[in-house]
Amino acid sequence: MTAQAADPTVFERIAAREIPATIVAETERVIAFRDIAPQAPVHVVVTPKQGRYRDVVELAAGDPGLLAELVEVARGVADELADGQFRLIFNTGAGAGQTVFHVHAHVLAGGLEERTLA
Ligand code: DGP
Repeated sequence: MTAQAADPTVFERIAAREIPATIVAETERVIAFRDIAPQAPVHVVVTPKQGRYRDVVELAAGDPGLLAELVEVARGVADELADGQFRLIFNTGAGAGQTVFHVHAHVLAGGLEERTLA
């Protein structure tokens, strides 16, 4: 099933301004907003405004240009809100912690020096 055929996800509803969020960056196709449950001093979700991609694997196969745009927005967010150094995390699949099945990246920055990947 595609995201377009299903009910819109919470992120598509944020992009449509149906649900409020603290938006920190935006392009024609991509939006970035503060995560509601931050895991780091800077924790921003970057996601396409529309589309049918559930996760980064589908996005990379279906629209690599949009994936590149998403990464570029993430870089800009990290430049603006941190020191340009950041983690970019794509949870992929429920077993990996994905809860919103509309592709998105987590930009995490600040206070991560002591943390390992685990
Ligand atoms: P994931 O677990 O990778 O699917 O990430 C989903 C993230 O989305 C999670 O960190 C919490 C965040 N989130 C869920 N609902 C909302 C919301 O309504 N507003 C905002 N700003 N973030 C949300």
